[in-house]
Amino acid sequence: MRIVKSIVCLILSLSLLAGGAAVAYARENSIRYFITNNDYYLGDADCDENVTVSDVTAIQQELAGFDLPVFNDRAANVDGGDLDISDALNIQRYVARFDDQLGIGSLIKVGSDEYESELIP
Ligand SMILES: [Ca+2]
Ligand SMILES: [Ca+2]
Repeated sequence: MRIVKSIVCLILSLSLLAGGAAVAYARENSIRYFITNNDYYLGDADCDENVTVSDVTAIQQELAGFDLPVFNDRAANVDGGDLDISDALNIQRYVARFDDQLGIGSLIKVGSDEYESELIP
């Protein structure tokens, strides 16, 4: 089983180089997946390339200990520090079109050479 997980992890890592295929694969197969070193939109916790109320829900579920298939903790943590309910509230304010001074919805470029993924059993 460990070898299978390692192979899947390797495939997902390589898939990141080709785009969002890894995220799609993780969703289709209910594999818990964190993007740890890839470009992302600030606030896009559920990795669908949009910042919506679904990201607020994803953060709330993550904080409640749900086993989400896809979650980007970097994208979710919009105000720094720890991931907490204030991140969800800030995204809610952004979705409601309140003033945003955190850059929510902005594309965050992490780097082009270092792609890394982590598969959580
Ligand atoms: Ca999203
Ligand atoms: Ca935070």
